[in-house]
Formats: sequence, C-alpha cells, structure tokens
Amino acid sequence: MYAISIWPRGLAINAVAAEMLQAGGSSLDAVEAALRVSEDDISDMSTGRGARPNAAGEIELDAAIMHAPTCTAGAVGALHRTRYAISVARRVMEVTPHLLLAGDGAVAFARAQGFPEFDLSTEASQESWQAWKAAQTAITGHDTMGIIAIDQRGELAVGVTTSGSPFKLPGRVGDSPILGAGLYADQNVGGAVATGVGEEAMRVCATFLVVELMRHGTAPEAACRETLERLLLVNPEARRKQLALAALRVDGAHGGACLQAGFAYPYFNGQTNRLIDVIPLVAPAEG
Ligand code: SD4
Repeated sequence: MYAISIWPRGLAINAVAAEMLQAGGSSLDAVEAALRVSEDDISDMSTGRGARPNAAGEIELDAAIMHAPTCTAGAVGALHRTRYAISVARRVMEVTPHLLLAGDGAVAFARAQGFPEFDLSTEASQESWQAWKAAQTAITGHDTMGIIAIDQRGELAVGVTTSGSPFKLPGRVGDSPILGAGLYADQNVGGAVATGVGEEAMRVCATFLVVELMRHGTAPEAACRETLERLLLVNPEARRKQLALAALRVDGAHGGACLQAGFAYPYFNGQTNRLIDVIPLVAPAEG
C-alpha cells in the first residue's frame, strides 16, 4: 500500500487516499476521492472550483485517471461548467470506448452522465482574471494535483486534475489528460505524474519515459532526472520553466525531480505520510 501526490499541498490530498487504502479501498477509488477533495478546495486556484480562468474568463479543466492492471484510462480536456472533472474522466473510462473527450463534447457527455451544470468560478477566481486582464502579467505559479496509489491487492492507479496554465488560450489542453505526458502507469513497473508547464512534459512524453526508464532498471529518482535532462537537451529554453515529476515503483520505491526550486512530493509508505523535498536540476542563477 503506497501513495504519492505532488506539491506540499498534496500532503492533505495524499492523506485522503492513504485512509481509503488502509480501509481496504481500491487505488482507483482512492485516486478519485483524493482528487475530488482538491477540486473542491477553493483556496487552491489550480484545480476544480475556484481555479484560475482561461484568457476569456472561463475555467477550463483537464483531468485523467488510469488503471494500470487493465491499461485503460479516461480523460477530459477543456471541460467547463462542470464539477468533479476527475469523476467525469473516470466515467469516460468506464462507459465509453474512448480515452479522451474534450470541450463541448466532454460537457455534453458529463450532462448525459448526470453531472449538472455548475458555475466553477469564485470571487477570487474572477478577481484573478480581472487583475490579469488589466495588467496582462504572466503568472508563473503552478500547482496541479496528481496522485499515484497502490492498494492492498497491489493494483496501481494514477490520476491528475488541473485547470491548466492560468489564462491560457481557450481550448488549450495541457499534458494532464494526455497519457504518457501528464500521467502514466504500468502494473509491472510503476507510475509517474508530471506538473508544471505541460507543453514541456508533452514534448518528451515525460511520464511514459519515466516508466520506461524504470522498466529498464533505472531507479525512480534517476528516471525522473534523466527525463528532465532529456527535455533540457531537446529544448534548452525549458531551464527557465518549471517541470516536476514524481514516480512510484510497484515495490514502493519512489523519487522525484524538478527543474526549479519549490517542488516536494508527499509519500505514504503504508504507515506514515510525509513530504519529500526535491533538489532542483537548475541552479537559481541559471534559471
Ligand atoms: C498544464 N501541467 O496544464 C499543467 C499545469 C500544472 O503545475 O501542472 N501546473 O500545463
């Protein structure tokens, strides 16, 4: 029984999953329940309700969930006016032959599945958009939520939920709902999640690469670092951006890597849940 989330804020999210795993719940249920807590937290402006809107003032959500034993997944991109993107993603996995639905089609699917229209905006999210519109200043903060969990039966699942990059172009879909970019899991190897500038994760199929490196024997931390090094090789500009990765191997070994300072990941080892600091690859003066 193990769980890994991302960012210091993920400690509370990881605790939700840990409690469910300890009670015998499935990793799929633990991932969904934990990410719903993040989506409902309006103090966090990067997932679900109260997230930062796109450039047109609308909150657009990306989310995905992957079940490793069956190598299946469900995802939504640019989902709007709908609560619990992660649950809609799970429904895509469970009731459609598809892996990813986006935009108005994702919204129509959600309604058909009983997710009512819901205004995701809060005073703070609207204010952030007004301030951005007035100043057009770039916001560099990142804070998606993702989690990898292994339950008592040994089943591995991974999920990610986000509002994407703040004030993005309408219709922009990031790495989070893309298998192999924002998340990936293989029941024989382990799983990985990504956070930060999604375009950089997509460029190198970051989480697929982490899992493949682990498959060939690279330890989780080294696999995350090697993936970021590959990114810096193909796009040196990425050193001015943030991309962070966390990985969990099926035997509970774990690791992370990040380009910029500030990243840490919570790790639940079956008994305790603690935050693991990650040393950035890029020195502050270089970035
Ligand atoms: C995205 N990767 O849409 C997400 C954003 C993120 O930390 O993770 N921020 O690009």
